[in-house]
Amino acid sequence: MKRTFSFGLWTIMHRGGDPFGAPTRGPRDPLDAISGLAAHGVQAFELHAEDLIPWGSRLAERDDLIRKARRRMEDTGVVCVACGSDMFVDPVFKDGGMVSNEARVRSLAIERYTAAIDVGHLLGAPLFNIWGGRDGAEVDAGRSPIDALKRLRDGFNALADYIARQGYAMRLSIEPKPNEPRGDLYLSTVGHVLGFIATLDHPERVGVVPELAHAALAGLNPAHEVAHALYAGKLFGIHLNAQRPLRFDQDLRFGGANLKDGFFVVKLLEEEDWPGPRTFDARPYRTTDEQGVWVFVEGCIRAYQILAEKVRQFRDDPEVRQILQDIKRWDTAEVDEAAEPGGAPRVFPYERLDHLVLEILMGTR
Ligand code: XLS
Ligand code: MG
Repeated sequence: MKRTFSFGLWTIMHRGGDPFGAPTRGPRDPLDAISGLAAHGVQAFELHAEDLIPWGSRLAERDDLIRKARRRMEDTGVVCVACGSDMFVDPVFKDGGMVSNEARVRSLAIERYTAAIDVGHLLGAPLFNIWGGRDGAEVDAGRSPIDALKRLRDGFNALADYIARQGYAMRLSIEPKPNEPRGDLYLSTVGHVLGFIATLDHPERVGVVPELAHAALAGLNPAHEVAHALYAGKLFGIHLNAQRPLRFDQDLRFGGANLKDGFFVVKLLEEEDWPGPRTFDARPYRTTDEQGVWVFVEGCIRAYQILAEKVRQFRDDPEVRQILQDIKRWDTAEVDEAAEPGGAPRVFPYERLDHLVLEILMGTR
């Protein structure tokens, strides 16, 4: 299967600013970002509509920017695989978009999302992905979480309806995150999102986009998060990156930490033949300069390719194969005489198996 690699435009346009420090890189034009991706072997991108079209642009300006982007996409062969909105930066949504206590702000949020959905459609995006970064709380006394969920339900129903009414060939997805920038976000993990989707009018139209760093922030096993989405037939996209535990949202380059977690996520995607784009949502270090951003891009892709190769090596390793065959045999009734009760306790070769993963990852095997 040919894999598609993709990057959030916001990742390569990111200027290195953080809550404590000013940007360290100059601005990057979104069209140049698309060309740069193509030049580095990347076939696709995701974007926030506002990465291309500043909020408040007039319709004629929007159309002009879309025309230019489409031309650049045709010239480079790069496609758009998902669109979203970065409305979370706008102060008006500081207490939430869809969950705001102000009906006026909730309407504005829907307006903003529908405008971004139009942009996604015009760019040919098959997915509209929502990470509702402000849909959370620090002060639970100010809003019942049940009201928040009902408002989210109404909001997602309205957006799914809009897409259907417009006749757009676009699915909707939710990207969970447990916290940051809000103290707590309401749609916090894949499990929460799957439960929530079941309450929508058309659950079949909505899926989930897990991000590895977000699972790590929640203290969860990213491969298990992805597995739940796959199992439910709801893996509409994925955001690959890395994150060390008990920290702020680091968005490290894929491969920059947690190699084993990355390995098991890649193993799942490859073994399940998941056809979707492998999207990287990470940020170059603040110490990286404009050119170094492409080193970051190449590093993410190469990390995925190396881990995919390690998955193949794991599958073909004779000792691993033997152990996995033995494990499979326990599943049949005939060999059960070796197991408890009555027989000797089962010997689990997991120590060796786990060590073999390490040997394979370290290239010592
Ligand atoms: C933030 C999210 C964000 C989304 C796109 O933590 O990962 O970057 O993926 O809005
Ligand atoms: Mg993300």
